[in-house]
Amino acid sequence: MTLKLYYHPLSSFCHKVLIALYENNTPFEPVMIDLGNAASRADLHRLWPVTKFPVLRDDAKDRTVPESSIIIEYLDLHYPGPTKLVPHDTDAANEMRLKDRFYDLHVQVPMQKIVGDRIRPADKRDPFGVEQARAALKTAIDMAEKDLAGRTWVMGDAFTLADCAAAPALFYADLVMPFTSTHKTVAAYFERLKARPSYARVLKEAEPFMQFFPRG
Ligand SMILES: N[C@@H](CCC(=O)N[C@@H](CS)C(=O)NCC(=O)O)C(=O)O
Repeated sequence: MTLKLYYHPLSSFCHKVLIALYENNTPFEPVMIDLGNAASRADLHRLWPVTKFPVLRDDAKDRTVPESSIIIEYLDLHYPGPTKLVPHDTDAANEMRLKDRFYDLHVQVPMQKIVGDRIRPADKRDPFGVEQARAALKTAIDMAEKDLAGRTWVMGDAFTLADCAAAPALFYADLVMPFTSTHKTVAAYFERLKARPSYARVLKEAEPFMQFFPRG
């Protein structure tokens, strides 16, 4: 198989890429990384010394592609399918990239801060940083509530890379700071995401691992 995805089934950024792969039924070999296992960690480190997943390896083109958004752009370019994840129109693509950055940087990053703090040693916790992350996450969800009004997907009628970013960002955001009773528009969009077959499949596959998520 030409494509290999180095990933972990609980990782939100990996979910983002899995959605893109499943949207277009793109064949790939999943390679699960266990960062607690030295050999597995070394496999990822060899490919991308930053040692963060997901990383896509394309043997046919001899390309190693890290970073979830870049991976999805790469798939859209080299392995296109029925769902066009990056709009053809360059202006729409520019707007879509802003929304992708929004869900990564302003939803995922504060969410990761809150979750990451839960698995730190007790004497290394950062309550002030977590408080700041909660405020940032609240601002982002408020913004999404306005932005998603009247839209089926982040960009309107078409499902794009930005929805791949939004789905896991909102899933984990809801676990750390539930929004479904306060933000009805985001909640309805999140329901549509969960009903989308590509994301439903990602969630189903993650289920057995969810017991390891630090619920606080
Ligand atoms: N900007 C990166 C972020 C990747 C990232 O933060 N991955 C997390 C998992 S969701 C990770 O590898 N964490 C392991 C670690 O930091 O040790 C992307 O978009 O792919």
